[in-house]
Amino acid sequence: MKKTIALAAVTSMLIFTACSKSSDSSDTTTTANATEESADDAAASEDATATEETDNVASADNTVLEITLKGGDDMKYDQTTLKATAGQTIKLTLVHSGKLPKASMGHNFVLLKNGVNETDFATKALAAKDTDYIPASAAGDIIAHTDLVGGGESSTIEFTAPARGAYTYICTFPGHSAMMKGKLLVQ
Ligand SMILES: [Cu+2]
Repeated sequence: MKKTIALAAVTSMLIFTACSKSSDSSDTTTTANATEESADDAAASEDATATEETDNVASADNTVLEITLKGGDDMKYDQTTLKATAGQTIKLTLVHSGKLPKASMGHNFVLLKNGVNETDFATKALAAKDTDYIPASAAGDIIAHTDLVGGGESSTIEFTAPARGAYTYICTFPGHSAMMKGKLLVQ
């Protein structure tokens, strides 16, 4: 029993020493947590809950969501469901994990606005070979898109997650959208 108390005392001393020696962010976090706990003890649970909710919202808005989506020579995306929070910055990298060139097995990621018919859009894209199958006439249908990439290449884009909902993404290389499509679920 005495040993335990002694150990606890030593530990406290160590923590105290560490805190007083440096003022980096991890120590600040520790202090903040301790304060929240004492608030809980003082039966100020409502206030504590409110604080936590505010913190969650703030962190969701500030966090950049990094997504790596792969497409291979098998004409498939490795993920057909992606998730994000409305308003969040999404940094998406499309990686062509295959070996075939862009001309025969090109891939892109095109995120469509709600209500856009993906088949109609893909048909317009067919005629847009000169612009890597991104049809200028339907630019208003697109939330974001990557470049068209071939085997071993990648393309990174940043965009803001749209309002809550389910959004379709496709590859607009001719014949690919039937196989290469998925949903971005925004909450
Ligand atoms: Cu493709």
